[in-house]
Amino acid sequence: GRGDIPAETWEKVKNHPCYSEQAHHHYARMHVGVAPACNIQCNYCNRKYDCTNESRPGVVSERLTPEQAARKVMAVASTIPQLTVVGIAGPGDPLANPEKTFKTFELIHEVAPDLKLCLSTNGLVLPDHIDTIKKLNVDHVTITINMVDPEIGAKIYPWIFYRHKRYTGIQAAKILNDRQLQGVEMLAKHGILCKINSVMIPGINDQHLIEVNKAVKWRGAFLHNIVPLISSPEHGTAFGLSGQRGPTPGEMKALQDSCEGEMHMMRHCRQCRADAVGLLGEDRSAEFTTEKIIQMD
Ligand code: CLF
Ligand code: SF4
Repeated sequence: GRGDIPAETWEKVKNHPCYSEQAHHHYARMHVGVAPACNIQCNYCNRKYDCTNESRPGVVSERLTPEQAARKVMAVASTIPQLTVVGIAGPGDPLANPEKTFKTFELIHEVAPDLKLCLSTNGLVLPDHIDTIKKLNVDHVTITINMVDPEIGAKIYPWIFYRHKRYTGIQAAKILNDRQLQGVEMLAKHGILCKINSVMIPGINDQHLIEVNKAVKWRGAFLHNIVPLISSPEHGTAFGLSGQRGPTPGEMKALQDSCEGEMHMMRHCRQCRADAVGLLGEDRSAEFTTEKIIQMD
């Protein structure tokens, strides 16, 4: 229910299928896959598919131009009246492709000003873009934060590429984490709703995610979404190849329960693809393929 959520926040939450458990039965979201590049490497990523920030291995996702993305939004909006949110969540990191990502948001706002804009990022360059995000009326930003301890981070991220330089190991994880937490604080300060996604990796960061939960809560994050590592050799992730397992549903629930009370926990995430369309749990992306969108030219 609405609980203790302030009125202004409730306005942003009530129609968003990810931010409100109730809304996800009634409202749809779509992603437009306009962002191919990434500026970090996660051991669980499979670049052949979508950003595992928000994705399940599936078919190779589309790469749309901003113009094609806007056209796709129009096509989906006229077919699925429950559409309330358009997100950019990959296939790489949206903020590693800032021109494409921001141009897309601009065009969508022109053609469909009522749709809410949503952005999902690893957070490395988020602090550099807060003003633009605010200016473009993006009300919802998700940061994937898997650690607040660089020693743990070094096991998850082999490298980052930051300000024209490659960093590895603990140094890379420290920069990434500083930037992510700074991003959370800046979003809160600007009144942009911030959701944290964390990938639960047994034996690496499982118990540590309780620390992450506390760190993001006091910096002003609104919602925490812990998702299970999807790891298997056939999906080709470094973790999958090393035999790293994902958590069991029981382990997931126990961790979510330990975090509950600190802040709102999201428990209905469907780990969408970067080109997902429809209600959560229903994937209608096949109806709106790049081919079909291009044919609308
Ligand atoms: Fe997309 Fe993410 Fe916005 Fe939702 S998905 S960018 S916040 S509109 Fe939602 Fe999908 Fe889970 Fe993401 S169910 S993977 S949390
Ligand atoms: Fe892959 Fe996303 Fe991590 Fe980049 S941030 S390496 S695209 S999972």
